Amino acid sequence: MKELLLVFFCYSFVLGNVKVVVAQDTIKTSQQLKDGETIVSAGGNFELGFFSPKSAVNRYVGIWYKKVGTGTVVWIASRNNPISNKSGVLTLTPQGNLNIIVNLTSHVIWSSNSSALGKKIDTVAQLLDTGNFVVKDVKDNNVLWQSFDYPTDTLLAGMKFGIDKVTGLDRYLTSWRSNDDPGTGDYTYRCHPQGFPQFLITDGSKKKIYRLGNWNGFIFSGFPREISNISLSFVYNDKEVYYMYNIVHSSIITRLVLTQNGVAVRQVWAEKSKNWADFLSGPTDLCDNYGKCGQFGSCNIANAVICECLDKFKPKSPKDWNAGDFSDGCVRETSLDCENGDGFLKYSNIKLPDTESCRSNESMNLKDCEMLCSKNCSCTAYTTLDISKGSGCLIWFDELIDIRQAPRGGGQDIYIRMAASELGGSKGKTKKVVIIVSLISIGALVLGLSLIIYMFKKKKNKRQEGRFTLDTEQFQSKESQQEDLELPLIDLFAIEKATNYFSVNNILGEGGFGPVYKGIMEDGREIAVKRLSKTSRQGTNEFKNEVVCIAKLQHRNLVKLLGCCIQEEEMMLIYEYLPNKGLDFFIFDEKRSKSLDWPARFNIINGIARGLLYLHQDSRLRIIHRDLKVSNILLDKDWNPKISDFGMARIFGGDETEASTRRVVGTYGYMSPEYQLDGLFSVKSDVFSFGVLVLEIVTGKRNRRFFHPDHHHNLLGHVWNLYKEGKAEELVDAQLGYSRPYQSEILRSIHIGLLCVQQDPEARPNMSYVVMMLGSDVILPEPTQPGFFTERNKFVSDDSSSQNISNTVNEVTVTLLDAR
Ligand SMILES: *[C@@H]1O[C@H](CO)[C@@H](O)[C@H](O)[C@H]1NC(C)=O
Ligand SMILES: *[C@@H]1O[C@H](CO)[C@@H](O)[C@H](O)[C@H]1NC(C)=O
Ligand SMILES: *[C@@H]1O[C@H](CO)[C@@H](O)[C@H](O)[C@H]1NC(C)=O
Ligand SMILES: *[C@@H]1O[C@H](CO)[C@@H](O)[C@H](O)[C@H]1NC(C)=O
Ligand SMILES: *[C@@H]1O[C@H](CO)[C@@H](O)[C@H](O)[C@H]1NC(C)=O
Ligand SMILES: CC(=O)N[C@H]1CO[C@H](CO)[C@@H](O)[C@@H]1O
Repeated sequence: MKELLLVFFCYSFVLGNVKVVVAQDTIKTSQQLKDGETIVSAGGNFELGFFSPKSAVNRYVGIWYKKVGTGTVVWIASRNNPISNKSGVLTLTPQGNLNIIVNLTSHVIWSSNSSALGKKIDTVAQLLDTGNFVVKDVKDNNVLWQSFDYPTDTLLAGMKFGIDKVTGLDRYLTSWRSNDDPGTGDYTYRCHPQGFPQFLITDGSKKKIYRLGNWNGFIFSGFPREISNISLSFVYNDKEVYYMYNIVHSSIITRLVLTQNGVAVRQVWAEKSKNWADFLSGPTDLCDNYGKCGQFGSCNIANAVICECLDKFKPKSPKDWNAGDFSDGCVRETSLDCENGDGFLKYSNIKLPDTESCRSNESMNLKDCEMLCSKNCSCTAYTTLDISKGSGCLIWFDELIDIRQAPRGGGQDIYIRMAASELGGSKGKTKKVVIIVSLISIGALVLGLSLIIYMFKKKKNKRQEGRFTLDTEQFQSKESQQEDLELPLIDLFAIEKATNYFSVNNILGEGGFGPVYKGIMEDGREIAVKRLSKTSRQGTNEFKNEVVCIAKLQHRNLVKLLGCCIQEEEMMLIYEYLPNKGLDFFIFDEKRSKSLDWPARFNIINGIARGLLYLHQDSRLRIIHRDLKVSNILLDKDWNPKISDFGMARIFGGDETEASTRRVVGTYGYMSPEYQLDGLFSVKSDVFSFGVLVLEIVTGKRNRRFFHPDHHHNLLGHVWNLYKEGKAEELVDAQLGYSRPYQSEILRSIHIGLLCVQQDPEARPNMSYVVMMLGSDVILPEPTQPGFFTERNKFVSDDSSSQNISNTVNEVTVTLLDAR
């Protein structure tokens, strides 16, 4: 028998007396694996031992890739019980238990509990080349316990993902808490066996976030077929229900991981770039947000307005629906009348709806299926269960939800119950149906008109119980957009208590129009309170502006407004609290910028881009932020960026693409030339500011007050010169110097930054193109000269050209009156 190999890290070869031993992949009874020692699977694919994630000191027992992936961890034994020092030991007890103990005392930190048999048998623990760590009976090779049954956040090839109905074992993925903490996080990706089994990602409150469509014998409905060299299988019988993937040719290395943000990502190892490439992910786009378009709504990512009602259905709450809130979904245009014989209408190329209410039968054909469904008045829809065999029956007993037009051909047909009158076309009924339909549309027109008149009459400032309604007309005269905004009204007393009566100790900073306080509500929620200073008249407008702009916006990269408070001369906005301060706090500080490595910075750049894209075109309003800058980017606990401060933002009406103003507000260094000089603003002026942001994030330097001994250019000019000379890599923040593997991503970001700050607004890309360029390998156009690349400009020569400048703050929003 081989001895347990002790793999000392660097110094193993310095010890002259270490024998050359073949890598050991087993731990035998009563052997110990100390912290610092590892075992390696026979083919060298995986390694097991103690490790610390990233910058943490805590020690965990885990399995990681050995050949590739620079130690990417795939499994952890004791994710919620770390050891704070290196005195941990992994042992295999004579009963067949794997135990982690500390400092050789008998205190057990974690146990595999694999000695269910209770008697002493000869066991061995072995790390297999699949990444599975098994405890088995030496005599008959029976597996007593295996790590594949207790996944953490990673699904490897050959792992069963689902439920063993006999033993009750439920194998599912749970996200890490953070990069430094592999403890059980908020997100779970799990098989839900109710109805017809499906796989769902849920968040901390068990809310459904994403649904992988049901298995249809060929693929998961609506999801494109996976990579060609991976085979998928789905097993569903009395004993078990699970999904598993296997690698067909051992040519690729791949894993499925549930990220800390609740996204399931299929990664493939790219040998060339020595990196994990994200191949597919779910959720992929807005249409993947669970139930985005409500009941009987269908999501189509290719449309300008992504939600639409299925044919023969109409919005349940037209007002909300038109305002971009699709959650109420759709209702039938004609009610069902089961007694008088409903029929079914076919809808094609969709991702099948949530199957929680479903029943299935493998042996029926589609005709029997229709019969079965039509006999039961509560059956709402049916379809073929297994499209690879063209057989089986799947029927729904509830409202249909989470439907999308399937991209890339992953969709299928479904037959939805419909009132007989809606089924045109057959048995010479056509004429009648057309007449009914036109009568209905005239009726709808009349109804619509009276609704408009009604709403017009109702349209008055109102203050309801617990709600604050704001008539935007008073201060949106140019946009002339009449809109009622409803925002939770939070009681002054609750805020006073939360902020310790606006204690100076709670001040987080100075916002656009007054101080910002941290508070803790009675329910434990952390909030940030923006308080309008009583003397600020200008602030009143900004306050209202901010409410109007942000009240109905919801995006993970925008700071979230929770409510407001208007009481006793106080005006306050209440936001979610973000613990990590502004990006400027980190990026421009030599020490703190170390905590932002390149992947973190790239994530921030991407997040800002997505947030801005949402403002410019994905929300139902078109919003120009006008004051995008590093200090207006806040970071949440996972370092995701959130755009804040909408005090200067402007809403654009329908076709409006550019506007001009005599009151130029913004921040030097971020304002585009056409805006600062001529007062012209458009989405392209935001794109300019975004470009400046990108270059500042990459270089760790401010655009404004950039100093270089050789020239008087600002950062843009400096970057432009080096870029032209082909020396762009010299720009990279010294703190990122080690980030060799990311070189191409960094250079690409610089390139995109330069495209955004081009002098000519027309030449700058729009944000959807920016997001695409950041996320793919498309060839980038050559940038032309940036705007404002020398600091010596008559308008920027001196801060004192405007009011309210404080010397202690580096970047303040300024107002240039009569800029033209
Ligand atoms: C190591 O940490 C564990 C808990 O993580 C503790 O029980 C043990 O006493 C520590 N040992 C030493 C030597 O500090
Ligand atoms: C082993 O059993 C103990 C006691 O029942 C339990 O607390 C622990 O969570 C179990 N360990 C695992 C890995 O299931
Ligand atoms: C998949 O397998 C085929 C051989 O069937 C091979 O030519 C191809 O390169 C493989 N694809 C990947 C991504 O490894
Ligand atoms: C499925 O349908 C067939 C034929 O109608 C029937 O004999 C069988 O009992 C059904 N199976 C289940 C599980 O309901
Ligand atoms: C219709 O189906 C539902 C759900 O399976 C069931 O509870 C109900 O009894 C059925 N009704 C009839 C009339 O078969
Ligand atoms: C029983 C045992 O090994 N105890 C050790 C625990 O760790 C301390 C500090 O490393 C040692 O001094 C003890 O000998």
